[in-house]
Amino acid sequence: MKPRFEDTIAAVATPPGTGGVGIVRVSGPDAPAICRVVTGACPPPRQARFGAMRDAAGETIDQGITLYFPAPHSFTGEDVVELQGHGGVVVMDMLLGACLDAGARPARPGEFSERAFLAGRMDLAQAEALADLIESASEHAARLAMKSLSGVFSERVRESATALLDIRTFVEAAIDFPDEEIDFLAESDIAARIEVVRTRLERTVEECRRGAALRRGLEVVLCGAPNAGKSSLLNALARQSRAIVSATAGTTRDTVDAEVRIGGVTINLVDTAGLREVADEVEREGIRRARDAASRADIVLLVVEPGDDDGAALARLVDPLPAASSVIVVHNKIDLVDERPPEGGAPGHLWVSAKTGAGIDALEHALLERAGPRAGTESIFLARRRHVDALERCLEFTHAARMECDAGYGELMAEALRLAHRALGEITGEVTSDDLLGEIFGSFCIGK
Ligand SMILES: Nc1nc2c(ncn2[C@@H]2O[C@H](COP(=O)(O)OP(=O)(O)OP(=O)(O)O)[C@@H](O)[C@H]2O)c(=O)[nH]1
Ligand SMILES: [Mg+2]
Repeated sequence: MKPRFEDTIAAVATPPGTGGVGIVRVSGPDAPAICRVVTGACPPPRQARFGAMRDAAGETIDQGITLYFPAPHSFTGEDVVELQGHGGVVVMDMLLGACLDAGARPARPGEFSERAFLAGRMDLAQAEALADLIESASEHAARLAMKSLSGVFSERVRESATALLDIRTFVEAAIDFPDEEIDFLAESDIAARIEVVRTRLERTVEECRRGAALRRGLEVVLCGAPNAGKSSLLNALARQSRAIVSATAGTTRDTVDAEVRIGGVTINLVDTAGLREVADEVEREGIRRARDAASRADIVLLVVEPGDDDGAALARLVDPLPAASSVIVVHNKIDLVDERPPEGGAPGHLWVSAKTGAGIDALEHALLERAGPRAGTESIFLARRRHVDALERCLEFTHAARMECDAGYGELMAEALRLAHRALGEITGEVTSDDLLGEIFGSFCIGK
């Protein structure tokens, strides 16, 4: 088989700093030849060989173990050589230098993973999971990353993709034979089949949202009318005075961030300018930023004062508002009134006082409930924003397909289904642009 890449790349695969062992990884068609130049011989496949490692002048740099993994049974699918020396910054640098002198070029960040992906050794979601595994900040996150790396998440996405493909095949066949006696689309159970896929996708999106929050922390944005007590609430949750509080409406202009940890989950709280129609230029910009933050949030806390109309009017000001499931209406200042929550509470509504701290525990609990690790976390995926976006787009297109199906527009339905199918392909990397690949692998570290 002809190698996909002509050039051979090399990088230090172990973290910078000192350690017992440091590894230089070399991948590409010249890896065995480079190994022979640096160590005098290339060991038999997958067998450790001990010996000296030398620079271009023949001076011994270090001595250690060499391993050779011939294509295609290696991480990248190419010929790979690993030089294991002593883990010191200077030694590793010299060893890498020797490999470069022998004909390798320095690897770009993530280039080993990128080659593994292009060689079909893993799909895109798995490559990302690998980066997440290495970077995971908690044991929990690591376990979830490992799950994605082993392909469970990709498998789930592919199941939906296959189901969509089946539907597409059927629909396109029906369009190709318009003269058929039977009206395929009307008689078939296409609408029901689309709904089955949608239900499954919705569950996956939900599991990904939780996972995405675990991976990078949950983004919680406080929105509401001026003076509702958003800044006070941020301070109460952060247990420190981060944002300025005053009785003057329109105090907060810029967004204010505070990072808090609740039950092992990192939560980025964002306080925003009070939403109202009339405002000076600075405040208008503040409101624009507030809306912007709300549209990107995992959870919006819609802060309302006693007597407000449950935030319905406000909700119109925050546009586009994220999915209904991620909004919590927080009735603040309950210390001022006798307003009692309805018997048994109301879903999506909480009653608190930023001043006395009443109800703050329940609010924290509600945030965790929507994000954190809890019983049944086995079913969540440590997904990335990119995956959630693609899944959501797929859901939109399948919804459109459903509408066209009901309206009897076969061609339009076929197109919507094609776009839905494509969105899923972006997750595993079956359809990707070079730009996207560059962006994804560029965020990896060198040597990976
Ligand atoms: N009694 C009482 N007063 C509160 C409570 N929360 C906030 N306040 C008061 O309400 C006023 C406004 O509070 P802020 O936290 O500045 O309100 P905000 O929503 O950030 O206001 P803007 O930044 O202007 O949009 C201040 O005088 C606070 O002391 C509460 O739970 N109870
Ligand atoms: Mg404020």
